[in-house]
Amino acid sequence: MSKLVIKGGTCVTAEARLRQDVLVENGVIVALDQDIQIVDAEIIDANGLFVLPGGVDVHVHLPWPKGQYISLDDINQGTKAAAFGGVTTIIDFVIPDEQEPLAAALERKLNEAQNNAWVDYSFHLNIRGAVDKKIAEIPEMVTLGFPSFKVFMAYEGFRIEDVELLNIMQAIQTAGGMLDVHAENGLIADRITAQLIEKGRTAPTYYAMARPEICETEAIQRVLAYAQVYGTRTHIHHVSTAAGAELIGRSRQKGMPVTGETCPHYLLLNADSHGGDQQMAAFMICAPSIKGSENQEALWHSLADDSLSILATDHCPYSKQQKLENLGNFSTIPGGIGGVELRLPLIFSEGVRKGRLSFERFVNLWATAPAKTFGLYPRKGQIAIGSDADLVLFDSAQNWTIRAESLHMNTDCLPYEGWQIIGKPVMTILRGKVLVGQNQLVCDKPDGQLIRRFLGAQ
Ligand code: DUC
Ligand code: ZN
Ligand code: ZN
Repeated sequence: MSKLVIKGGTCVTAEARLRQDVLVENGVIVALDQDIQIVDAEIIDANGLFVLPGGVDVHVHLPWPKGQYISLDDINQGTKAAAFGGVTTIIDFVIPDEQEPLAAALERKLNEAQNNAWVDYSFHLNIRGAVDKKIAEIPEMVTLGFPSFKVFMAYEGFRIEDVELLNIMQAIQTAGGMLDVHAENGLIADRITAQLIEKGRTAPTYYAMARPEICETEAIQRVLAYAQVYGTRTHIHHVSTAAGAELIGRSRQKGMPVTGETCPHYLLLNADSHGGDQQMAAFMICAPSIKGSENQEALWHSLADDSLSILATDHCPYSKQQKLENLGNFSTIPGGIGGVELRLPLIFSEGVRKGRLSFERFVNLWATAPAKTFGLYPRKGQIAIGSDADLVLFDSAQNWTIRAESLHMNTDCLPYEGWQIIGKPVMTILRGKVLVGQNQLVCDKPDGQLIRRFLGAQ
């Protein structure tokens, strides 16, 4: 039996922070106490460090296959970067071809991931194209442990009709699953984009104008209205507006089974962060667009007051070359930003240290709430007896500078390049095994497991 004690650290959970040792046997936490003494155990010295639950990132693209550019992290590279960022479970997406059954696309993705992921993983299943056929597969997918279904309200080729959305919601509700949504009004976005291009307003700095706030808020309002028809559990990905977060918060207050997430780039950047620099504007292109600065503080508040309950990344890295190849036309620049490795240090440094979030609230947003919402809890997302020993040791005093070249995400164009950060994950433990330590990958081969997810009663 393998035994491990993490000694002398301060454990931070969603509820409290406490000096205690963690005893792990065969990958599972079996005791939490002040001073655990076990003769035959491996000891990890965590004095002076915080011990957090390993991160759960419910929104990563490994990769995102839309358009002429494919994002650059595959399941191997993306989960490696996740491990360096203290993330121990990710949820990626199965994106079937339009006519392809969900089961076939899932099989493809499962084959890709087997023996190839450094952290534990699961998938949301995208529904598009031949929607009726895919709806028929929903009950089986839920039974197999894939209960979340993603739809896009924007993007030609991905966007579904409202009648299809309602049919999907009804089927999901009957099957005991949940819907997750890219909530942007694609008609508005495509129309404004076409008009800007026609007028010659093609530079990357115009991108924000092409996806104004109404694009997101209209879509969120609509999907929240539809969610009431069948009472479908609904999760809104990557909320970028204060108004969108408020709509979600109000629905939650009324007791609707609705959750919302935002991502570091919407908190840390605003539509003017490029300062007129076209290259930086290209690096910042993502959908939903990054909005005006008045949204930033409001989004922090939404995380603090539980209007938004999840912090994810929408990890989707591209290279400088991909981003800059068509610099003269924003509509052809691939949308996405790398983030899976930076969620913890960025949000600790800018959020916890600056008093916008308590450390406990951060842990909830980082691991506990995402695990609960997506059917990973209590196995994942907490430091508790019986849970997987997925842990990250965090040095809250380490001062460092973000340089894409010293990180592990496959990108050379982070909008945070050169930022001074305080706080760094220094060790990542997956099911009781050290995965990353002293800035090195310690495991010799990928050992991430598929986690089948089952949603609790509503
Ligand atoms: N938004 C992005 O910016 N990239 C990937 C997918 C998405 O919804
Ligand atoms: Zn999206
Ligand atoms: Zn996404």
